[in-house]
Amino acid sequence: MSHAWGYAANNGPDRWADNFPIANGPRQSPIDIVPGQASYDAGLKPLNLQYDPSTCLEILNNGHSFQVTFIDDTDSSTLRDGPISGVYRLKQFHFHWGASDDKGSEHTVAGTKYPAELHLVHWNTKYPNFGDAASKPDGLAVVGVFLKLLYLNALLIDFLCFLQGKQTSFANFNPATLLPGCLDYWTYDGSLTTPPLLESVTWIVCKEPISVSPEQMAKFRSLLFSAEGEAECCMVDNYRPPQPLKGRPVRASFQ
Ligand code: SG5
Ligand code: ZN
Repeated sequence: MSHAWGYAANNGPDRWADNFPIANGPRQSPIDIVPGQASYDAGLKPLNLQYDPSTCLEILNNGHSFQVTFIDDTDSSTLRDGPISGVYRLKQFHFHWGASDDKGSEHTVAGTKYPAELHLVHWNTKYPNFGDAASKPDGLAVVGVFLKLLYLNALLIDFLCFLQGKQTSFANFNPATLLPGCLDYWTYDGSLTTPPLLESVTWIVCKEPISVSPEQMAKFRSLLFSAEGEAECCMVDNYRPPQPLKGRPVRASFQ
């Protein structure tokens, strides 16, 4: 049963509760963010992101999925402040995207879906490692950034070339270059958006999207076709739809 879950009809988000009952838990993610119902909290600090490009360890593309991991044995690449206390270390980042422009993001804003969403995953260093932190209520902090179809994003060019196998080295990649200019955010208590769906994530969703061109979105989607003969497990429409809020407050760092 290990990795039987997926995004198809027979193993997709509607079936996850079969093996992971927490799928119906009290603080599941993603959610629909309704800006008018989020409360401005003047006590929320600005995000303090300090990323050291030399900690970028590897970007793996096996043709149908990828991950970008970081060396996390020191406080070199960290997230502080914002809604969290203490020091959280960057573990990895990844994206979710759709097969077409009208879907792909996990969070939605007043029902609006973006074509993709970037997730930067951090873990709380009050725990010994990522694995331990991932099951604690304050164990993880994920920064979510929407991708909006607009103009070509020069900062994504190298990254997409790499994913397509057209570039072999990816030294010194600074994920801060992927963040929007304005770091205003919404925050709420939630979960991982994939099994095991652990309710350990402080979500920090940036209000401002970053830009991506139609051609760049096509490159994300072409990853699906890069592994010949693999009909299953494609990385497209790899998003979970919004889950019930169940009374949780959503706070905004901005008015
Ligand atoms: C994606 O989202 C990531 C997971 C991540 C979950 O499924 O997968 C990829 O990007 C393809 C490898 O990352 C990994 O599995 C890499 C170790 O899972 C985690 O970060 C916890 C194990 C869920 O993360 S999310 O809630 O931010 N979407
Ligand atoms: Zn994710």
